[in-house]
Amino acid sequence: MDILPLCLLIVSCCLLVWYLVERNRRKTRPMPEGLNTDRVIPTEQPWELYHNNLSLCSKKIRVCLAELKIPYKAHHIDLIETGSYQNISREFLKVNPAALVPVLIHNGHPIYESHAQLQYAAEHSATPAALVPADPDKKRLMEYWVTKGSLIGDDPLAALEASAGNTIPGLTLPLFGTMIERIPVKNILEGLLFHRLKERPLGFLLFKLVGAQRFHHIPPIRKAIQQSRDALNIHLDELEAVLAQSEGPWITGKQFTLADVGMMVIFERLLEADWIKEFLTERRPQIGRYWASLQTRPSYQSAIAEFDHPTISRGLDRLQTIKRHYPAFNQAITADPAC
Ligand SMILES: N[C@@H](CCC(=O)N[C@@H](CS)C(=O)NCC(=O)O)C(=O)O
Repeated sequence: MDILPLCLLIVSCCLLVWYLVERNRRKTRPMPEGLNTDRVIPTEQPWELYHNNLSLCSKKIRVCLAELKIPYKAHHIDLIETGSYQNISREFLKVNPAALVPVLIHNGHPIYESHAQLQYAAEHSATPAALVPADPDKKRLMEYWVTKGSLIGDDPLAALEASAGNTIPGLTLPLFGTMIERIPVKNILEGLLFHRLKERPLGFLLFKLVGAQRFHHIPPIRKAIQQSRDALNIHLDELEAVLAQSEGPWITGKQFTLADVGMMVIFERLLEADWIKEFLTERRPQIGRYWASLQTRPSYQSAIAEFDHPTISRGLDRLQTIKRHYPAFNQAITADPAC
């Protein structure tokens, strides 16, 4: 046998063995939401948080912890859009086999799903009434808007009508497209090999190959953006009506609650992904005032503004440049789904 085919065969076998061993070490699976007392994570402090600066759900629990004045040890976990797939590393999979952030740890046990983390942190803080109204009607209203602000399920596009939070991944696609420009392809390939939800790394690879200024030509991407935008318009019209009836300045009235935590991070994402002017029009004066009030909370400064990441600001700059130079890009993402 020639030496070259033999070498190729040996290298291929080694790569296959490496892949199988590594895949076995990086097993991923969905995790039950809420507190998992059967899992123990080594910790140094009563409260610890695995999070990412950009991630919407991470922002939400950071704001909640800041509002409740709960001190915690933070572990920043990179996601592909901020550099690499640290969320599918062997170390992080021991913390969350679902490979998702945020993960809140209390006394060594993880709490999965950010909406469950909000409720848990509020209940276990020194001031359980701080972010939850005592009045049952107001509490119900709060819970309704906490659900509205949640990111539900692995495929957000499947439940756009159920939650304003689910519209956010689709609306963030243009920003993801620019953020991914500087991320090496090899980092994305790691996701294709080991990510539980393969469509996510596949989407990023597509953005990378097609280029941020052209990816709106891909019909499913254009459709996802447009449908997310249309669904969010409906959620915001509902919010406008609720705020008009509330005694303000918050959703349930004078008390800032978990519902406002969820909405703060949604508006923040609209700002950082360059959508804010599209949604905060004169047609929604209540929301305009509401967003201004949200930005005055000390938690907005300490849990959001201070957690900028260079890839986010660079991505936004690049997105705005693309919109200036390629008007067709802007038209495509703001046109009707049928177009
Ligand atoms: N429903 C989950 C959603 C968690 C989620 O999708 N997290 C995103 C960041 S916001 C993530 O970890 N993405 C990493 C990836 O898909 O690779 C929650 O509310 O915690």
